[in-house]
Amino acid sequence: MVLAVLFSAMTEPTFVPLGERYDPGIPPQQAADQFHEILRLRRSIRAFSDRPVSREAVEAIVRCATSAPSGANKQPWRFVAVSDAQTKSAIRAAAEKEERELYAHRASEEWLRDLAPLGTDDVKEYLDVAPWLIVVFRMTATDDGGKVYYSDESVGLATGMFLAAAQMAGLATLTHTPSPMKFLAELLGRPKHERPYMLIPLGYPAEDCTVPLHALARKPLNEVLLFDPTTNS
Ligand code: IYR
Repeated sequence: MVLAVLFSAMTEPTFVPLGERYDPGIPPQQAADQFHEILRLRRSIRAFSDRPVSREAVEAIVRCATSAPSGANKQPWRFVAVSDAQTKSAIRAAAEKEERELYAHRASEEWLRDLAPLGTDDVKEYLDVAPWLIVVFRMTATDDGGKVYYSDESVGLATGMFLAAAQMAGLATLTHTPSPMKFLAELLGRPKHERPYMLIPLGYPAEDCTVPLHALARKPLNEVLLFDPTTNS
């Protein structure tokens, strides 16, 4: 009886052949190197041009992001794309209010010291200037009230793929997390089961865009990659 109830809601899996598969036609190391030649040029920028970016470009980039894996394939993300000047300006005002608090009171001495080489402050002009603000929301439940799994990891993966896709598209991004970000849900009229995850300005860099030297350094591979660390060879 109990089993019958348990199984009644189960869907039998259906399997299909793997089918079409991407083959770069060159050895994996070479293909990854080519990808790296593009990815290594990605920078978080804070000076955007107001040069327009088409809605179709946003759609194509978000389509890439949604190819990410997710817990039980629940795809617990929502991308809200804002181009309206008034809405961007409202987001800027609310974000700057939080950032002023952060820089003046909330951030620890150590945090401020870690941020110092980036030269960031509470003025976020790019929130007005970038043609698009993409607000990524993490869903805490499906739209019909069902459970989601590993939503943090899933949305993180989709966001990473968004950044990579924007880079492939020749556009620049910033991963901006004004904290707390609740105001984004309110300003954008999102329901309770959508939590702001990241605010990503998307566009072209300003002509005179500079980036902090500090952010260019990448840890050497031997620091981030260990091969078989428990074997002797
Ligand atoms: N959100 C603030 C502070 C900030 C925090 C981290 I961690 C950064 O890597 C960069 C900035 C701001 O955007 O200025």
